[in-house]
Amino acid sequence: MERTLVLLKPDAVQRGLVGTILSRFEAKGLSIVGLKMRTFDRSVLEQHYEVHKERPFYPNLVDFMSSGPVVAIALEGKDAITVVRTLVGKTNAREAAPGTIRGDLGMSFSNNLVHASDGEDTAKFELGLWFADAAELSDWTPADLEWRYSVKEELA
Ligand code: FUP
Repeated sequence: MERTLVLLKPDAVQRGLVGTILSRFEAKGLSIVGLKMRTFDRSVLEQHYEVHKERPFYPNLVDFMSSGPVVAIALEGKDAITVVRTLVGKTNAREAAPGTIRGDLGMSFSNNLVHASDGEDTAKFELGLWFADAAELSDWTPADLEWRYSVKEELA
């Protein structure tokens, strides 16, 4: 099992799409192991987007992400990082494929509804940043786990 960090950005909250987006992750078969909503300090966003620090869009990005409530979610599942990135779609929502969250629900490059960790190291760093207190993450096993994954398929 793998864990990944998802952020529902201020545009997702303002547009009333939190439930819609969350339900798509749940319907896929990913488990929510952490969930919280608040307007986060710039310092968290600055650390989160540290990799983009020298890019021209960085100040606007930090302004946008700290402008209102964000929903931080930790998701768990097999290959969760890749599965979630595929569900989310291309960065520019206008180019994102139909069927993806950005492709179905967005029209913007910067207001693209969702952030998702893009690799193992990033997921580890971002989960530690957004869920620094391990008590905010729940270890639990879905009752239907054996129906979400086929043991036979995994052993094939
Ligand atoms: P993604 O991994 O798809 O979330 O995208 P990136 O990490 O490359 O970029 C982070 C965010 O910066 C994007 F969601 C949108 C924003 N961005 C811009 O506004 N302009 C750019 O040229 C690149 C990214």
